[in-house]
Amino acid sequence: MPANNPGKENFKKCIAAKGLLSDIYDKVIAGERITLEEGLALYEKAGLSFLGILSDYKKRQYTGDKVFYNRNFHIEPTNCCIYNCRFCSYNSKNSGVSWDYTHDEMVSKIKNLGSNITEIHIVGAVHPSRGKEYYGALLRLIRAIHPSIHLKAFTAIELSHMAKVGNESVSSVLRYLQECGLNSIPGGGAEIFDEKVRQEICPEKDDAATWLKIHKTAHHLGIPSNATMLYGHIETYQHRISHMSLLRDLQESTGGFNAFIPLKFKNKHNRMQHIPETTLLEDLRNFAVSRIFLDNIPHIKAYWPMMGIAPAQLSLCYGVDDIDGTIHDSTKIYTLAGSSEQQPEMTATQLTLLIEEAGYVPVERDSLYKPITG
Ligand code: V47
Repeated sequence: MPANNPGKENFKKCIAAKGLLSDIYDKVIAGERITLEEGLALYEKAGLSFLGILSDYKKRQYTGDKVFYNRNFHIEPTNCCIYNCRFCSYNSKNSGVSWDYTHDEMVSKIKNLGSNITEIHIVGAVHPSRGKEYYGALLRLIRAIHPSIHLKAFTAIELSHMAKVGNESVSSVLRYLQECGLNSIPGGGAEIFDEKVRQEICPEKDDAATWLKIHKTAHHLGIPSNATMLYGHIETYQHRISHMSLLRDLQESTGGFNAFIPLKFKNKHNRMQHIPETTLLEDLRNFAVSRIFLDNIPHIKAYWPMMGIAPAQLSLCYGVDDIDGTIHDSTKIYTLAGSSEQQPEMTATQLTLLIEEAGYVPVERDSLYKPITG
């Protein structure tokens, strides 16, 4: 050990430099909430090592040395979409492939899932004519085969469209789907909440206020959800912080968000392919700032099929405590957008080993983050 061992004060001087960053360090260590300006300063001024240490500190306050994974299966019922978001590589207009599974086809996909699968994640596209009855019947069919599996299904955008098709409120659609077996809703469709950016990248999609209202409604009905942020395209750091601030405010009133999932923009086969993808360092900064800023959302998830296995493993040192699940090669959103993981499937053993190698303790979880033992 060097003669003058750099203690906490010296560390602050060395790494946090001066002024604002040092104050942010003190606030985070003291468990105080940081402001939007401070969040912005982290993006703009903080070094990666500083962000790593502070976000890992924050992560350990929530989950200690645990990192979660689950055994899940993704189904994407259709890619026929009434919208054509500029970043989307998945819909039939951009991908050159089209599918629209019948109930029977979907049942055959989920019929023989291993008994260890605890969650089915269902997200597709905004199909022109399908309403809540179609999706409700699908949930009932799945529920009949897997009575205790957790059904996490339909983004706020899909739910909004079901309400429009049925000329009813989202609340009544959600109550109906709950009766059919819906347990929680995924975080997709949030993109970036700033309206100008939204107009550029997904002009036809519901606005941010609608997305937030649908999640609020779900939370009031006892349906938990996740939240995403699509980053690394034309948005600024200010837009990212404003996005997270809206989520932080909603979480303050409902407490219904389980996890925040930053989604890195992938630029293959879509109408934004001229935009270069973010670097790994930028992705790590983004995870770290998310963990520090979103002090009331318990989990930060790195979705490995989107970002790749090795980057997802590294993100565990930057505030991430959830690495999603086994997936079973059943998702196309990111394979079509050019992800390095062209056959996204990992075994629980592979997930466990990669968490251990990063220095954390793997914990298999259910969809509400309760550990699964035995
Ligand atoms: O909303 C689409 C994103 C989302 C691209 O809740 C793209 O557990 C990057 O929300 N580059 C859907 N991103 C996926 C999603 C999700 C995934 C995993 C887990 C959970 C969860 C939710 O995918 C869309 C959009 O933001 N997306 N195209 C693209 N080219």
